[in-house]
Amino acid sequence: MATTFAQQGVGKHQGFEYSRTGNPTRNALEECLAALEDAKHCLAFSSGLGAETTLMLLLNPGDHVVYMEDVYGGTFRLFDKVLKRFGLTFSAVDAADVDAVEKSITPKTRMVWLESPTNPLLRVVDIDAVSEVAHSHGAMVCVDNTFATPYLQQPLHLGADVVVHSSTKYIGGHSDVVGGAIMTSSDELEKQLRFHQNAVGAVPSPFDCWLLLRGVKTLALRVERQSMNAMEVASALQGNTAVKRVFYPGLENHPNRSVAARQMRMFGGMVSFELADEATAFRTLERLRIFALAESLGAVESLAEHPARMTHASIPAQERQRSGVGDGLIRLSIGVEDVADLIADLESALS
Ligand code: P1T
Repeated sequence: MATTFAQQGVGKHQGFEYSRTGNPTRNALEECLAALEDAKHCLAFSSGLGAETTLMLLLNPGDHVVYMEDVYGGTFRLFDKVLKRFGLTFSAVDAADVDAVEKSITPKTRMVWLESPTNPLLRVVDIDAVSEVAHSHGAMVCVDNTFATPYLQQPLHLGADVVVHSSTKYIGGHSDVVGGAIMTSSDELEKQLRFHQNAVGAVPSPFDCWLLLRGVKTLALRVERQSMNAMEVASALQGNTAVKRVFYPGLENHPNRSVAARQMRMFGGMVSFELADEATAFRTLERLRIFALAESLGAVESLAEHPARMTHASIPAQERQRSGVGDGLIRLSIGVEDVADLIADLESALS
């Protein structure tokens, strides 16, 4: 928990000076998370958005970013409401369409920002194909791998340059710590990021690092169970007449199922579905008894939420509708409970 470390003489220390710059528990977490993504380096942050902000500060005014149109609402807010003020420009594209990515790249494009599967519509991007296009135009590729987890998908093996996580989610796994991480195998990027991690200061506490190290030990067990549960929940929802549409990359009718099967070990623990309208969605959410109505995801307990009014409320209604996040949409984070109980809870609320 130490914030500072006694030095033997001025400039003579044993590897640690001050805990914003470096801390042994944070080092242990960074080594562990780097190994999970098979990355050479990892840098830990105090939240997913702290990681994202630090990463974006590598860019300069005038630089252009192409990003997947369906991203976490807070990522959109960071780009649209904060970073635009500092002279960065952004284009939202459907990155599941590789040609659309290529068309939106300009001579000023420095970064292509992906999420796969996306939050909340579980769209899947061919990371390999997009990386090839981005690199041919000199842009780096960053993948927010929060939904997939390093257990299901390793973007650095698919051509990405940088991986970002909200470790608040599956990495922590127990809804008790907020954190973020960046992984890369580039020494040059690591050098710049390490400078900015210290200069900007969005660092995690040693206790939070310890909690993450404890939580991540069961990542594989949790994610396997969550993925198996999610597959069954998605199939059950598909058979329910109150449900207009189910979004899950493991379903046969998902448009990018084959890409997901190629780049992911299983299809993950997130499922979204669409009901007739907002009032029906609200009523259903209020009637769930095992699923807690709450933001966030990736923990052992199942959660349900309304993206349009909760996690994605910062996206203007028109943009939300355009990318397909409707008022009848419900997002589920499937936990490790008995799947029959989860399905019964959903069916009872829907009926
Ligand atoms: O909440 P924080 O640790 O700062 O992470 C932000 C973040 C980044 N990327 C993705 C894909 C995310 O889903 C999030 C946070 N998301 C939620 C809180 C949510 O309920 O969707």
